[in-house]
Amino acid sequence: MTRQAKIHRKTLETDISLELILESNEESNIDSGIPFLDHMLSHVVKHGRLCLKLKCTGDLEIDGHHSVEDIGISLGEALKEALGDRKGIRRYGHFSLPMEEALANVALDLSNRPHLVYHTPLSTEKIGDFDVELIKEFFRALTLNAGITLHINVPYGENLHHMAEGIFKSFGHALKEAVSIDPHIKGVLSTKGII
Ligand SMILES: [Mn+2]
Repeated sequence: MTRQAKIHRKTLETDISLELILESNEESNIDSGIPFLDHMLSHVVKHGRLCLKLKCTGDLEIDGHHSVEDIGISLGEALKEALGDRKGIRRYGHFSLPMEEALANVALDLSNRPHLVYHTPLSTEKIGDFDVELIKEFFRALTLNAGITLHINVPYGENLHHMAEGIFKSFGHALKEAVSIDPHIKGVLSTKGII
């Protein structure tokens, strides 16, 4: 069964059309309006084996904040819908990804309990004209709307691009593991019987 979702979300700040397919090698098409975010999302889909079709028209004349946050919300909503009842999924995923001098550790639980832990040396710098602090905003919005417990740790690194890219790639790998189906799991992986 193909696990997928389509979201259309329009506000006075952004207009987003998004289609997500889990465990898919179908070609993605990502146009967030922000080239750096496109680059980061392309790593998530490649390493997460996802298909993402995204078109965002946002108020970039202000800055990237609304677009980045709203794409996080929409991607989170799509992930939640695509996961459905979460039966048979491995639920947990973790990955430690080296990117030259930087290390990005991501651990996640598709728990339906939103919680973001974000410990990185990244703060208010810019990569090109991209505000690095928006990376946290993106994952906060995604976590909240997808129902994920997500821990992102970058214990060390120097180059901003490497640290950012490491986070997104590592997230892709951890997500791929967590959404994958384990045929030995009957129902949901919880003693509560629901996640
Ligand atoms: Mn790069």
